[in-house]
Amino acid sequence: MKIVSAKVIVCSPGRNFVTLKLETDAGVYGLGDATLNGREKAVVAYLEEHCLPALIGRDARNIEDIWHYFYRGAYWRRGPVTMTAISAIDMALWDIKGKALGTPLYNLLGGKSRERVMVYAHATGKELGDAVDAVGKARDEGFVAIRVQSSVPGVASSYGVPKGDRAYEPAQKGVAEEQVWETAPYLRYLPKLMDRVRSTYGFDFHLLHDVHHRCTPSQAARLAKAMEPFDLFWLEDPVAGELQEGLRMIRKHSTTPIAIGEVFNSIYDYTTLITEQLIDYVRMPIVHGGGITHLQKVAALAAVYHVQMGFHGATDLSPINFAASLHFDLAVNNFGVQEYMPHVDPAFDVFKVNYKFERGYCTIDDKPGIGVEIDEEKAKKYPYVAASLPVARRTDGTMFHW
Ligand code: KDG
Ligand code: MG
Repeated sequence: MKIVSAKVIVCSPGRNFVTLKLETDAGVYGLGDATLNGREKAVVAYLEEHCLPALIGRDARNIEDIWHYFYRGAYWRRGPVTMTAISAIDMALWDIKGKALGTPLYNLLGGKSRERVMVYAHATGKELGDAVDAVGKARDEGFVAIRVQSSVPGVASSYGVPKGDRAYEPAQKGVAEEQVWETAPYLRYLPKLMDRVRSTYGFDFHLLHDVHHRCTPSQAARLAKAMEPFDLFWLEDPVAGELQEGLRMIRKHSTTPIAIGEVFNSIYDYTTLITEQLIDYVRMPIVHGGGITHLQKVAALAAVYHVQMGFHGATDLSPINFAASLHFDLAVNNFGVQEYMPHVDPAFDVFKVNYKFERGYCTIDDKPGIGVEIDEEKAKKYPYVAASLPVARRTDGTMFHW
């Protein structure tokens, strides 16, 4: 089954998405997500200039070999751009395999380990009361796992809080917006927020929070310890991802579960963290972490150490990635939770999806392959819009982690 054509489709139905379409001489085609928020065109160029010419003529059935061709075959390997490109190729190949065999992806990954996938909602507020109310709303919608974020009093801009009444979308048109952040007031504020959430609604639901890389190791250790009375499902990205040693300090002081790695892109980012049992959840998504082929290896390593999967699932990952994640979540034994941030309506004008949300869980139907389709004509109605993620500075102007 030879790959006869490969094209990259860039569209912006509400936000930018990059999609790879591979066609075979058997008439079967596959789709893969190649979206890297704010760096979309870099992945497009890497695919078009360096990967796709070498893909034409290869046997689409040999997914493992093709993966290694693009990973080992690139002397300059790893990194988000390269790994996102490989992920897109890999997803499209698994989609082709499923379609060719007439079976959904989860069957190729070992079949269902569960019938539905627990997802967590985003509950966000411009102030403490709003955030607490947002948790109540998510509970009313049936969510059993809820991430809470809110603005921090006295801090100009906080991660995860939308502007106006729009849905949260951090990438903004043009060059990066400069935001102002300070960690000390946040450290004082977060326990108050969590205390209000737990004293209002009790403990019979999973509560999560994303620090978004904004603590030093000792601040993170203090925060994780302060979170213990609130029984978090996880504290996400307490330190910047590249500072792996920072996780040791957190572990010395607290048993609050830690999730990390939405910015990681290879198993080598995780080997120390998993084998030294410094984390509880893997966040690296299929779209940035080398695709299904590579994530299977990460999940297998994680399983040995009782670490669970908790895929990143923000709106800047396309519906193709979300569907692929649900297949994976259904299949692996060591599944923890899946992030769920619904896309805005125009995205569903372009992408026809096969999953649905119901009372705290997502299910996926049994269409072959990944099962999401793209309407290429509709995609043309939504041309690419250059956009960037914000950057953060401290109040004195020092550049900081966003
Ligand atoms: O593009 C950046 C977003 O994907 C990220 O900020 C979202 O941290 C995030 C999350 O946990 O969803
Ligand atoms: Mg995050």
